[in-house]
Amino acid sequence: MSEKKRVIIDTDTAGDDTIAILTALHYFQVEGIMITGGNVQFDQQVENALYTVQVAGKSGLVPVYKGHEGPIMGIGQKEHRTVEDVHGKDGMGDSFFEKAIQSPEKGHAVDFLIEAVHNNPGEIHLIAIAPLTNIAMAIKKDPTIVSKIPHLYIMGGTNNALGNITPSAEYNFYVDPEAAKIVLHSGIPITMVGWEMCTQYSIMDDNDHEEIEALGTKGAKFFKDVNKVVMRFNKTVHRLNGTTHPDTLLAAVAADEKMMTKSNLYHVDVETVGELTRGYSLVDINNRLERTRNVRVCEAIDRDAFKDMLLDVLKSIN
Ligand SMILES: [Ca+2]
Repeated sequence: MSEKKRVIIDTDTAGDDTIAILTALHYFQVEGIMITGGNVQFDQQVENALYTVQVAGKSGLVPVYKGHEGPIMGIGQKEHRTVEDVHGKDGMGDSFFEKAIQSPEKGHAVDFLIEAVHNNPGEIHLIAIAPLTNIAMAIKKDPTIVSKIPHLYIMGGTNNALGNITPSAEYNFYVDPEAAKIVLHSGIPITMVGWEMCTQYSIMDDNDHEEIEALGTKGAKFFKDVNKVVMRFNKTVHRLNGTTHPDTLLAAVAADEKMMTKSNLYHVDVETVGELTRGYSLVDINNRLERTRNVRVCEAIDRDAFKDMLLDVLKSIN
């Protein structure tokens, strides 16, 4: 029996999602991967997840399930905003990798999640690195899963900080704010790592990339390939001097909570109707609304420990 914590990952696999998946595969018993609509074309994301599992040498060992292709308010329509400009046409830095050996499972991600949680009550932690559509729909379909999920780690939102897809919103919350609202108020214990944690603690600059490349492993080469486009994008659009790793940061925090050097329980909500602020995450740090403190918000991270963990993961993949 493995001693590792058991998790299910929900991802819109492109760019940093891949490195987060590699991190999770390294530190957890990953029961399955669910794909939700987000970063790039849906089937490409499925393929990217399958290929990432293959890079980790785990083809056939980790099932990949297709979930909802679009946000709750637009199910059946593929009209949410994808971000090929950030991650490349294939979501993998325009690497156009070969087709993965493994195929996706036949069942729907939401049914997989519900069944896995019921079969293993209190055992399955969730790592959410995408719009929260699948998890919200699972909660709507079967609310009895809520009390059986010990913890949900979310990369999403911001804590009173600049967004990335608009000035007011982070991408995952922006794409499906209705889903984010359902999940945040579900009652599942939540830890949130917002976009501002990513810009403060996860940036890998040119020196870091040289250090990673020097590892000389298959993992290091994969990291370099998938980050090619985002490096250029960040420098020109976000004025950030390096690549950003929000999803990997979240996976790292889930793997080792001590990496979070500061966090607090706050009331967190999401704006669904704002003219300029749809997807904005409200974090009531001064408790002005006097509402339930529903989310543990990560406020500082040990950056050196994060980088060490990232290098350990990439070193291990050969
Ligand atoms: Ca993601």
